[in-house]
Amino acid sequence: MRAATFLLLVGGSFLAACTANDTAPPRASLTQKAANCEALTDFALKDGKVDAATSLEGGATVNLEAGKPGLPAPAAFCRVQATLSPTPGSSIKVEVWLPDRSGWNGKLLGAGNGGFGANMLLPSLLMRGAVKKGYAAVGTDMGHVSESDVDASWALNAPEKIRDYGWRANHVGAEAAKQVIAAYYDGPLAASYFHGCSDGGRQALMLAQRFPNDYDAIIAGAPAMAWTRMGSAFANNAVATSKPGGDLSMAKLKLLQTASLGQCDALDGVKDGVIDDPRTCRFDPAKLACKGGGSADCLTPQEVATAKLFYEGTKTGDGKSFYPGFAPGAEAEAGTWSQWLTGKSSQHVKFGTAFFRYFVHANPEWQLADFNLDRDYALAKTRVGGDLDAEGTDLRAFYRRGGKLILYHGWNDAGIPAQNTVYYYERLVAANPRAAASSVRLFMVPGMSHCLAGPGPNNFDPLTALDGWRQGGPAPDRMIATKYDNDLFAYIGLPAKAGRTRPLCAFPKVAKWDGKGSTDAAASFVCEAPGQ
Ligand SMILES: [Ca+2]
Repeated sequence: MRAATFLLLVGGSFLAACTANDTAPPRASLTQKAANCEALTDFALKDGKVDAATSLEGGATVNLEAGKPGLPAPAAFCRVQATLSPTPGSSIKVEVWLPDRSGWNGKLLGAGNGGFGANMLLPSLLMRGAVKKGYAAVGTDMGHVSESDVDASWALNAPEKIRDYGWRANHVGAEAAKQVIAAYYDGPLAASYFHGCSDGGRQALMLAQRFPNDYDAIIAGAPAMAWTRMGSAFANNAVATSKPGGDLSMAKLKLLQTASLGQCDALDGVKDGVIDDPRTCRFDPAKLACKGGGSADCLTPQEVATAKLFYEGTKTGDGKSFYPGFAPGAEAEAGTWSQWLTGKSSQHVKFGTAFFRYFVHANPEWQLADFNLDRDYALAKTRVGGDLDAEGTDLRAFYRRGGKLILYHGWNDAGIPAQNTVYYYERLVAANPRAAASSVRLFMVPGMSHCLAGPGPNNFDPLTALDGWRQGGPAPDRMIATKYDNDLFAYIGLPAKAGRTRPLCAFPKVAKWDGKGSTDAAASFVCEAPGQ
C-alpha cells in the first residue's frame, strides 16, 4: 500500500492548513505535569524532545507532510510532534496523539508503518481510528524521511538508520509516548497495544520478540516478518517478469482469475467470487496453455512458467521451497497482481531492487539482472537479517506477562503471501503449544488483498477484539468483516456504504454457510473446522 495511492484517493477534497504554535515555554522535566497541550512543547524526553504540541479540533486538517493534503482529525486531540536521537546517526520523528483528557480511555495504541517507512502517513491511518475510540496513539517515520515508502536510498551505508527501521524506532517511540502520556493525563496508563500491517506487521512481531515489555498485546497484519527471504523472493519474481515473454498482461490475469474462480469458487459452498480457503484449490495454470495458433486467450510457455512461480512460490537453486506463493482467485482485481507482481514497475520490482541496492550491496547501480537467489539471499541474511528479520518463535517473555497476539492476513494478498503467516502461526504453536493456545490467534481473511480491500468483506476491528481479550475476556473466535463500496474510505474512517458481511474465523476454522440464510449476511455463517 503506497502513500501516493492514499493521497491520490483521499487527498483531493481536503485543504492543507497548518496550525502554528507561537508559545515556547521553558523545557519541563520528565516527571512534570503539563498544564495543557501546548505546555508539552519543548518537553524533554529520554532520547530527545518535543518539537511541537498543538490542540486540534475534531475535523481540523492534520497535515503530515508540508505541501501535501491532510486528513480531517477524527476527534479533538493534542498533537505532539517529537524528534528522538537514541544514538548518533539516528533521528526519529515521532507523533503522539492525545485525546482530550475527558475523552481518554486510559490506553495507548502504537501504530506501525509500512514499506520502507518514509513519513507519518501510514501510521496516521491507524492512529485516526484509535483516537476516535478514545485511545492515545503513537507512530514514527522509522527514522528517515523520503519521497515514498518504496525508496530505500536512505539506507545506503547507514547502519544506524537501518537499525531504526529494523527494530529501534517503534521501541523508543513507545517509550516517548508513555512519557508524554504521564505528563499529560492524571490517571495511569491502563493498557498499551500495537497494530501494524505489512512491514508494520513485521514491526509488531519485532516488538513481541525483542521488546516484550513495550506493549501488553499486539496485532500483526500481513507481516513482512521474513524480510530478507521476502525481499529475495520479490527480486526473484521481478526477474521472472523481466524475461522475454515472461510478464503477464491484464488480459492474461483475467484468464487466470476466470479459470481459478471457475474451478474453485464453489468449493466453499457459496459462489460469490471469493475462494474462502485457497488451500483447497489445486489450480494449475498449465490448463490454460496454448495448443498452437494464436496466444490471445491462452498462456504461452513463458507465461505458464511465471504463473506457476507466483502460485507455487520461490524455490532455491536445488529446487527446495524458499518462500510461499500467492493464492488464486483475485489475480485481476485492482490492487493485487497487476500492482504487486506484473509489469515493469511492479511493487516487487521496486522493493526488490531498492532492497538489494541500498540494504545489501550498498551499490546504487546494482541491477536485477545480476540477481542470484542463493548467493544474494545469503548475503542479505548476513548483512541485515539480524536487524530486519522477525521470524523468531520464542515469545516466552511476551507470554509470561500476559501478552496476547492477533495475526491476520488477506488470502488474496499479492504483496506478501498469506501462506507465510499460516506457516509462522503453525511454528508458534509447535514451539509452545499451551502458550500459543491461550495467547495467539490467527484470522485469515478470504478475498482480502494487501492489508485492506479486495473482493471479500475486509473491514473488521481487531483492536476491539484484542482489547476485550487482554482485559480478561475469552479469546476471540470470530470477528465480523464488512465489504464497503469504498473499502479504503471505510479503512480510514471516511464515509462509505456498507455491503455484505461475513464472520472471520479463528484459524484453522472457516466460515460455513448454513444453507438457508442470505449469503450476504454474517448471521448465515458458522465457524467450523475445514472439511466438516
Ligand atoms: Ca466462494
